[in-house]
Parts: sequence; structure tokens; C-alpha cells
Amino acid sequence: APEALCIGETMVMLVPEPGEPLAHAESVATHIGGAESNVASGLASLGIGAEWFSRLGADPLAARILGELQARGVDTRGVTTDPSRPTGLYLKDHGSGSSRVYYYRAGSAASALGPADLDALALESRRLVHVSGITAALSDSCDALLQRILVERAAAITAAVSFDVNYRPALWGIAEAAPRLLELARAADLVIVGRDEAETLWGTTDAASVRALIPDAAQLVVKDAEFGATQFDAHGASYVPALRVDVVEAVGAGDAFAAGYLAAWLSGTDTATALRLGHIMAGYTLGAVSDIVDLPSPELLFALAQTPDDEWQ
Ligand code: KDG
Repeated sequence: APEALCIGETMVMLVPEPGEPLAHAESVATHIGGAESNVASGLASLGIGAEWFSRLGADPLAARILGELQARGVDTRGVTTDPSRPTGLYLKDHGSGSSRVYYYRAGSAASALGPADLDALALESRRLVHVSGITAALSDSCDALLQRILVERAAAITAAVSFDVNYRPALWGIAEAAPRLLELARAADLVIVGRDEAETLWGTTDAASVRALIPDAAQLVVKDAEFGATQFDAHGASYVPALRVDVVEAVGAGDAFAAGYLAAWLSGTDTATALRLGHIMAGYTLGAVSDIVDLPSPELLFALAQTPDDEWQ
């Protein structure tokens, strides 16, 4: 089985041309989006064996999702079909500067994922299992699946479990999300969270205060938007500034960052290289409307990431 397994819902996304609000758009482009499959796709682009697991409806959206992920090198062997439920869908609306998402995913095939799916995941043969806080908000059974993986470490998991907090306000309120996402983050080996996101959820103001809240994670990465990212591990803290890029559309950049960081870590690079590869991957995604973008070769991306900060820009 592929060394990295990413679990979570993927939807088809409809998005108008840049600058066109949905309210007036004559046509929309179709893309696919799902935080965990975005990570799987990024990992595959970087030469890591990556599998995405989820459930889809028996509909053309499912075919679209599978076709695109497979074309990008993601292994989808375990994905199951539920003919009684649809594949999820979402719309992305461009505002001035930022964009908003509108979900059509309640009752989707993926929302019925749960602990019963664990047996099919060959968890014992993975190096990395990646999940995100989105799944906790989708349904009770999805939340129970995260509980089994992260908190109870379903019997066979020897892999590192990484958790991107990924708070989605359109799915649940802060009062419910904050304690649950903290509990899940504290159970993970490797945690990725935005500084702003942590502030919204937990009232922390800087990276060090996030570390104080999640002190035991073997690796904690706190991303500070366009400024940079700080990683904490047993050796202390490392900070690497972000790249200066023109932002077309930001959704998906966090997943691209996660893929870069995780791929570098799986490849055994040092921390600064891993953070830089995260920034590079995020930079490519920031320049496009879609979550998943075409990328140069893994060799070039890794070589770029090994360039020290003072030789950049
Ligand atoms: O991180 C990007 C995701 O938010 C997007 O692809 C859609 O998975 C998605 C979600 O649930 O918001």
C-alpha cells in the first residue's frame, strides 16, 4: 500500500472566472476540491506514494473526482461508492480580495464514512496517515472515525498521524469546534494550524502560545499567512519566512503547504527545507483559482527548497 494515506471528503467545485461574482457569472469552471485529497495530490506531485480514501456517490461528479486524482498520480484503490447518497458539491464565490465557499454536502456519500471503514485501510503498512478537522464536522460517524484514528489509535496504526486543524466556519460554530479540534490536535503526532485560525478558535496570539496549548505533538507547524511558518519539535522552534507571491486565490494553499512539509519530512530533509517546500507548494497554489495545480518536477521542487533563505527573492 502507498506509504501515505489521506482520508476525507472530496467534492466537485464550481467557480466563475476570476473577478466574476457568482451572482452575475454566466459560466463556471469545474474543479475538484477536498483538503485531504489536495494533500494527497501534492504528495504525489512530489514523488511520494499517496493514497486518498473516501466515499463517493454513483454519479458523474464521482467520476470527475476519481479521474482527476488518478491522473495526478493519487492511488484511489480503496474508495467506495454509495449509490444511495450523492457526491458533495461546493461553489466558490470571488469577493473583492477574498473568496467564500458555499457547500452542498449535507448527507453526502462521504458524510457516512465511519469506524466501520477502518478495517479496509491497511493502516499497519503506512508511514503517514493524514486527516483534518473538516472530517470532525461532517457527521457523528465521521467524527467517530477521527476519534478511532487519532485518539484511540485504531489497533494497527504505527504510522505518524498528521492533523491539519482546518476549521471551516461554514460547517460548525466556534463553541463546538474549539474544544473538539484542540482535543484532536493534542492526540496527533504532527499538527498543522494557521496562526489566525488558532486565534479564532483558542484565543492564542502567537506561535509560542499555540505551542503552549499543544505541547506534546512531536511536530507542530504554525503558519502565519503571508509572513512565514514556525515549526516546533523536541529541538525547539524554527521559523522560515514565506515567499512573496501575487495571490490569485488562496483556498487550497494550506493543503499545498501541508503536502510540501509532509513530503519533505517523509524524505528526511531538515526542518528549514520542509518549511520552504511547504511555502513553495503554497506559492504555486496561490497563483491559481483551483486547489490543485500543475507543478514542475519533484527534483526541481526539492532543489528549490534546499536553497537557503538569503538566496531567495
Ligand atoms: O482546503 C481547501 C478545502 O477547504 C477545499 O478544497 C474544500 O475540502 C474542502 C472543504 O471541506 O472546505
